[in-house]
Amino acid sequence: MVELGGNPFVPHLFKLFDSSGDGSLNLEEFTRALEYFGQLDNEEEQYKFAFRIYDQDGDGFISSEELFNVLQTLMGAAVPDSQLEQVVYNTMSEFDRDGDNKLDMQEFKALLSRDDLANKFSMSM
Ligand SMILES: [Ca+2]
Ligand SMILES: [Ca+2]
Repeated sequence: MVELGGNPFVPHLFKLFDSSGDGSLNLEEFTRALEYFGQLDNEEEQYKFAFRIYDQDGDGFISSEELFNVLQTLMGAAVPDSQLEQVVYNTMSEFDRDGDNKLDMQEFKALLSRDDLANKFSMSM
């Protein structure tokens, strides 16, 4: 079986694969998630996969709202909204290089490549 203990991000990711929305993954959903991860054999694919998770409306940009929504899903009730808003604000100020208040793929990569975030956002299992 897959060891989930070492990566706090992974169990939350599973929520995103919970297509029936019942709060748990059934075997089919779990298998689909694993198959998906199994295909991510290089960094570029992992970036794209992560980007798709955040870019909920699929327009090719991650807006502040989308960033907030995903963080809320990932952190659950553990972190108050006001704190999440601060994280979103800080992230946007630092990584939105062209100032359109959205993260494109390049800006998102810079975010993911930052050393102290590498573990938090790691896609590896
Ligand atoms: Ca979007
Ligand atoms: Ca931007």
